Amino acid sequence: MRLSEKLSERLNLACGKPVAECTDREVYNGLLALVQEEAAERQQAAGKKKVYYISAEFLIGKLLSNNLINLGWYDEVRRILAENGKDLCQIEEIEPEPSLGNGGLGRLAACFLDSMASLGLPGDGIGLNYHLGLFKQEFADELQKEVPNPWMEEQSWLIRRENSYPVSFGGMTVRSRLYDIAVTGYRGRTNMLHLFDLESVDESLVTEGIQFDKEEIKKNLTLFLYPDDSDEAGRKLRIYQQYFMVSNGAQLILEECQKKGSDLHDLADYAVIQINDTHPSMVIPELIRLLTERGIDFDEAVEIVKKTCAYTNHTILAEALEKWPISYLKEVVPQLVPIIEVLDERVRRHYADEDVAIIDRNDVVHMAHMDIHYGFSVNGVAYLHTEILKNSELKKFYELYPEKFNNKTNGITFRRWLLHCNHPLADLITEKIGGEYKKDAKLLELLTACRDEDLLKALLDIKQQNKRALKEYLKATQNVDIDENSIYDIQIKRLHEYKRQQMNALYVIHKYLEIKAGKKPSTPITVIFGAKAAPAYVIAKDIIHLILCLEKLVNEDPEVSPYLKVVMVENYNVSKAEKLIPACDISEQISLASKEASGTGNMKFMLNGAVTLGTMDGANVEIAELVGEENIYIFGASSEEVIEHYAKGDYVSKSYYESDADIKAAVDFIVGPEMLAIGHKENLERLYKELVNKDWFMTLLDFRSYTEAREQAYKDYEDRMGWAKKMLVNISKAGYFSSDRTIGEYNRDIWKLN
Ligand code: 26Q
Repeated sequence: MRLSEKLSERLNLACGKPVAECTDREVYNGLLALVQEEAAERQQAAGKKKVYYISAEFLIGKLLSNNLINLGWYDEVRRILAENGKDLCQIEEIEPEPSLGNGGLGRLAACFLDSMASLGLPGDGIGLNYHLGLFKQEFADELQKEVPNPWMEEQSWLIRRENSYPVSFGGMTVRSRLYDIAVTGYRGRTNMLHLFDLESVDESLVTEGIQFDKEEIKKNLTLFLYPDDSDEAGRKLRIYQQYFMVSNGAQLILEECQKKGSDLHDLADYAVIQINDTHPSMVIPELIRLLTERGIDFDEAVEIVKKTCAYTNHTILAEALEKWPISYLKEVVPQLVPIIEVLDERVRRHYADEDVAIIDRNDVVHMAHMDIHYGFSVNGVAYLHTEILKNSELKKFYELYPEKFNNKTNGITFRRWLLHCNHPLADLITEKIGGEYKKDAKLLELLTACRDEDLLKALLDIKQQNKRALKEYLKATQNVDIDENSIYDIQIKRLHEYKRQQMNALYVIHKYLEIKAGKKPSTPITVIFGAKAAPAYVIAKDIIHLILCLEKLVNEDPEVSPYLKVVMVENYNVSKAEKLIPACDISEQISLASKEASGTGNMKFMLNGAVTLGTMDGANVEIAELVGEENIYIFGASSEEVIEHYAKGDYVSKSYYESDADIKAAVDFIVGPEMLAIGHKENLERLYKELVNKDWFMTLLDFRSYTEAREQAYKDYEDRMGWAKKMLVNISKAGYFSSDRTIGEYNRDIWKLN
């Protein structure tokens, strides 16, 4: 029987009636069941050793289409549905997006799961099943409002398992419940994402917005991702969550390895644990505890763990490096404290330097220090990031253990970020160079050989098509009108001062003032933002307020709006990214140099034919090297200059404010009458003062060169064929950023799976 007949038959069966008679919801449920059945057939690749990727976040996005693509079913299913009067795109819309992550780190974990399965590497994810996920963002009164984001449905991708483990906290023991999501690789094997949960969790605990009783651990443990950590109860709940995750993970790992024949002395031959930032770091003392409980002596347990655990660092922002007061740990996880104390003593015995200790003089535990001393590998996530770790942030550790440090430049899965989100582009590439690039992304370079006019025109056509689709989507979802013939200039990422959405907003003001003064851009510009701010991050929320006020001011001004539009996309998430990225002309990657560990959005945009406007930060450095300076717009201070400013403490934002009339005009506008008529004085004034008096992330330092680079990009955009060539170079050089390459390197250098 042909695939299409078989599929058609199975789909009718799964739906319980002919497809043509089903509602979209019934078709969705039928497809879900069918895909799950097939995934269960595709076993994990055999092999003695397995990697366990432990992460507090897995931002997996919707799964239906991706799974259909990876199974090789997508085209057939779309055709069968069309024959029955159904539209797969519409059916996709029914699926809720699991909101199990904040941003880059969680999305990276999801790309890695896809690549491990696609490369046939045995590798499972371990995390938590947050019922309400990260909050859903709503806009009201030009402010961000947070509401719960329930995403689990009666029939879903979660498979309830029998696994259940005891987890003890100071004063109580709970029993977990395991849910799995099958991860089907591209024409590959199936791995598992293990999400632990607690059956006593009670969603009715939530009161106003996303507020809930933080003391009721049994009821709230897996309610939300990263509850607000601005108060002590929130911070302790975070420790409860982390320990629950790692204790379950460690028990599952030991059980699986023993089943495969490990006597635990040889655990490192069966398991490698990749610790995704410091959130799962307690897995180190927890494994030591469990091994000793199972009869292994302490010294040997430490040696076993040292051979099993590897740590990835995703940030150089000091405030994001987790440190816990030992008093918190004594309350939540008292059983780990004596172990951590011994680990610290051993470090202190060897190294006198206080700066490399695990428990500092103030009795605060530095999680990253524990990872570095007691793991066998430490990696950064882009070339520049790893260099900064080695030469400044973690210099003292690098001097102790140079052999542990290595770089693994991040990557993205091309299945989701090209094949799924941009069908026309994927088809065009296939037509030009064949389909092999889907397995071997470096082959995209073959495109450089076909720079004929037809290809360039086809690229521009596809971009136009995607821009039109985004225009329609924004009209339907947010009722905004944008001009499909304008330049789409997009910045989408978590809101953080170091990412400098405020600099982009200052440019919008600058442009608004120019237009008001009669200087009109020759091509209209649409500036699109998408960002969630942490609920307790006051200035980040003020920046959202600024952008929403600008959106109102600019779009409602008939003198300005034909030339400039501002859109802040509500509740930015993976599904929205899939619609925004293929439609982008200019990709804003404007973090203060040295602050963005890597960035991965930058890679997704490049792959979809956007041109980067960015600083020499994170993976932008590698993008610039690959595409060459004529195919990227680089501006701003270098990481060396920035690091020197911090060291000398000699950056004074006010001097830029006072000496540059354009800067002064843009910054003053924040608290000018036009803005105050729309927004809140308190928010706008706070932001104004922050920029003039502090500006920790040096927005005003880079503003002038940012504006110049942006104007140059807009000017170059006018030469459509010239621009299409830049698009082509970006697409053809994107192969390096496939997460298949990244995962290949993790395996070669760290995991060494057979
Ligand atoms: C820490 C302490 C208390 C509360 C929250 C946190 C916390 C939560 C989330 C700290 C960090 C995160 C997330 C970090 C993150 O997403 N980092 C990004 O990782 C990407 C993948 O490597 C990089 O591309 C980005 O550059 C980096 O910002």
